[in-house]
Amino acid sequence: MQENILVLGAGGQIGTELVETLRKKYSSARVVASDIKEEPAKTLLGEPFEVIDAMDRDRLEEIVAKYKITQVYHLVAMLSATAEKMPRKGWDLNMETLFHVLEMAREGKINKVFWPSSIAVFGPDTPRQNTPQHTVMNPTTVYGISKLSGELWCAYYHEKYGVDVRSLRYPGLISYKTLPGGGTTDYAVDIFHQAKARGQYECFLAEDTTLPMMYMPDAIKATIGIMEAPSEQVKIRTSYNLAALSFDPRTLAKAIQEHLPEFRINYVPDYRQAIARNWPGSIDDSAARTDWGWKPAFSLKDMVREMLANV
Ligand code: AKB
Repeated sequence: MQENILVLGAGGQIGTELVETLRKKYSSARVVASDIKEEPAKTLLGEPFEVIDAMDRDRLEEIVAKYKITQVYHLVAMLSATAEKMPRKGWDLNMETLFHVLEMAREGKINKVFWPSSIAVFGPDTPRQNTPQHTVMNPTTVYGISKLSGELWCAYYHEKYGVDVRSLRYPGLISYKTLPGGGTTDYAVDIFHQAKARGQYECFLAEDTTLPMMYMPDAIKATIGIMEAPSEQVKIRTSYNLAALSFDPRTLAKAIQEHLPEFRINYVPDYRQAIARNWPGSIDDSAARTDWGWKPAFSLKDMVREMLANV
């Protein structure tokens, strides 16, 4: 069957690289990029491009019908740090847009859905090291609550209505093509830009705050990997743990200093420290490895070398 793909929130950090990869894999005409704003996403991504506010179900239906869309990658979200500042708006955006897509799949208007979850689904009661797939969750942020609720709704739509929805719990994602927006793990991208531009960085997390992270090409590989896996291999329909790297700001700064010996970092933790403190330090992703063959490729050294060469 010929797939026609719609990427919602395509102008964001994951979307820009996902659209590029999907267009290389399928033909460009079959991958429709969309974002709430026309620019800069349209210039960055090219055609086909449509402006979609994912809160607007009618507009979504119109574009799905126009391009005979079969798969939707739903990448619209308010991330952890921003959602703490506007909790109700964050909840509404994260949940309402998911329901639109799940309902369209239930009604048979699309066949397959990708929806991103996050390490934010875990909380202070969760084991911090090698966090298991199935464990105590109890998230404390609005973003984490919305992601955990979303995971449960995905599993519900799968069980009850046979909706083919697939999901990954992304760690912090590191990329040079587009900046992240409003997350707690954003420091791990900002640091490269500041290291190159100014030779120094003021970090909003404490030096020993270890968090799970991943270089974007691995995240894109995992995303397309789970979407292309045979349905019976996708055994977990809440969301899969996914891991590659784990480091703290001090370790990342040292890795950057190997290339830029003059680079200096200082630490001024802000409200995001309280969010990070409740998240895992490392993740057990053995279920993803066993069920559909996930394996990351990039080490910390590889990632740092590529980031410094490209930011
Ligand atoms: C954030 O920091 O909010 C995100 C995430 C871990 O989901 N990068």
